[in-house]
Amino acid sequence: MKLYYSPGACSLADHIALEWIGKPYQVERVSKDHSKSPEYLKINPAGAVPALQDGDWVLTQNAAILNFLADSFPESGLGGDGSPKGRAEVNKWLAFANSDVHPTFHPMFGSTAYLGDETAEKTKEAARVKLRGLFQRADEQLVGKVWLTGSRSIADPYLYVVSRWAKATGVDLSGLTHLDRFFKNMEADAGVQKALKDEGLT
Ligand SMILES: N[C@@H](CCC(=O)N[C@@H](CS)C(=O)NCC(=O)O)C(=O)O
Repeated sequence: MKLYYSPGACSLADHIALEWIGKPYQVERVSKDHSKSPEYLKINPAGAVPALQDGDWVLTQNAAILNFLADSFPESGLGGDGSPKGRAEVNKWLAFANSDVHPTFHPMFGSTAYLGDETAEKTKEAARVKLRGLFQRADEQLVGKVWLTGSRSIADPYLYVVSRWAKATGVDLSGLTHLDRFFKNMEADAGVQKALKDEGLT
């Protein structure tokens, strides 16, 4: 399998999951310019990462990729406890990270410039307020838990990635002690450290 990634992007979640799975895989870094090249658009017509290639088959959309990894390597336990409810909990928190938190960062990454807010400061500030509320929910979920759903899953690296973005973009995470503990545990994890190192982030 080969993961197409950009350093620190949402593809870092897949990179960490691949490390946790522990089977051989390859990575290919996709630069901003290359992501819009005809060659890469054949891999992902959205010009985005992640994309996962398995033989001549390519899968895009992060939630699909993470679920595919969990299903391909059930022994990793990354898809939950094996029960339908356990899997649904994992997908609920994966959707939270991928569909609620991730898009709220768009103003910070310049993708709402079409709104005509020249400095984008108002839009960014509104996003920071909304993000504080979302991270508060994750913090509440982590009360008494090491992992989002009780056991390590594909949702955890996604929460870690968006938490990194929050720190980098000035989202107020003060007082979110459970989230802070989760973040520090992730940073201390050998698989997370390997993925960060491979992406040139340490
Ligand atoms: N819905 C897609 C979104 C992927 C996405 O937003 N990727 C970002 C990096 S985190 C990207 O490559 N953006 C570049 C672009 O869209 O031009 C998914 O979940 O995979």
